[in-house]
Amino acid sequence: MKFIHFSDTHLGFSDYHRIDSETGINQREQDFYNAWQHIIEQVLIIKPDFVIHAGDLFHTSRPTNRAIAIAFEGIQQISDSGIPFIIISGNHSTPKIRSTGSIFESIKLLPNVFAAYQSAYEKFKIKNSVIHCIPHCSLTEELEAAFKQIKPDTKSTFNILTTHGSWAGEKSFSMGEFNEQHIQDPELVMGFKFNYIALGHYHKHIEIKPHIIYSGSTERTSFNEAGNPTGFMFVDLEKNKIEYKDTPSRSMIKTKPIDCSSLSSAEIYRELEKLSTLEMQDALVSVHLENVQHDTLIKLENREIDNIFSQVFYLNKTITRITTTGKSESNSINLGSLPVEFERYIDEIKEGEIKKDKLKTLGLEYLNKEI
Ligand SMILES: [Mn+2]
Repeated sequence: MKFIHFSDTHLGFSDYHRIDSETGINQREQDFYNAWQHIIEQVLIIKPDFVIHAGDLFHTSRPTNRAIAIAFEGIQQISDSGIPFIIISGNHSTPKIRSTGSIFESIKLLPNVFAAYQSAYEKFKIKNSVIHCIPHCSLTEELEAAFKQIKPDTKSTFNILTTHGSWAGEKSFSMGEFNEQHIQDPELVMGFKFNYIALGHYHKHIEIKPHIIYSGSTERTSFNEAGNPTGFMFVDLEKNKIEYKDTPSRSMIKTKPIDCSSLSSAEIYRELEKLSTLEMQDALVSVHLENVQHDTLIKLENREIDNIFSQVFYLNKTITRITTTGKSESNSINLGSLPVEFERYIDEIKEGEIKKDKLKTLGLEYLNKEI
């Protein structure tokens, strides 16, 4: 019994204002579609007995027509080749209001597609396996009721569970999202060992136990996920083979913070040049400048820094400074923000024309006020 487990494809996610020259759509959105299509191709090559998608097919519960079309195209290819496709809804693809209806109502109309999306337990039997499904539940009571309904099928050779949420244990597998659900280890509660538990939600591939696995996401939705691999699980229960397969995605690199407390702007540029590598070609890159002196910050130029990393797809800069009172600030500063531009402007004005210090204090007070 061979199957593929993948998750968190977040179709429809988009970010940054870059357009794919071939398709004319947002490049990050296209990256997520490419990751999805790559896995569909792998499914058609590997020809497993079934496929499990453990939630967050779409980034939102009301996906765009394009995201829907791309999802359908992929699922239909699997469906047409006669491979059963089991899918549960995750927190991102579950509508907050039930009356909205669900896109899964349409998806499940395709032959060989089995979707669990109604905040309730469902099970599907495929050959000698039973796949117990617990989708994202809107209420904690629904989640508890769903887990209580699981009855292992002793007549089937394999009992597999798939669910979407943060696994409760020594470590937290939280994504820090307000509506995520917390999953108590059902094996401890039931006193029964599943052959495999296919988890979705946590975007990093993690093996909790050899048979309890987060496949992780297929692309990365934020710099918190820099360094995470992207891929899917290939499982052969007869041969006791459980493998993680890497899949291509846009590289995301978070560099080590630079302590700028004793550096001038020219020295900061030099340090940044050392970090800039060819490996960063078309990557999402995040650099962090720590403890920048106040006077240095005013001299730092966005354009200079962007030029140092001209090979990257997107450069994220987080900058913290030492304030005039000598404390380091925890909030990140945007070099192009109005307060920084204002300070730059005031500093350029000749002394004597106006009371610079007073104007600066007053101006910054207004600009930093939350409106
Ligand atoms: Mn997710």
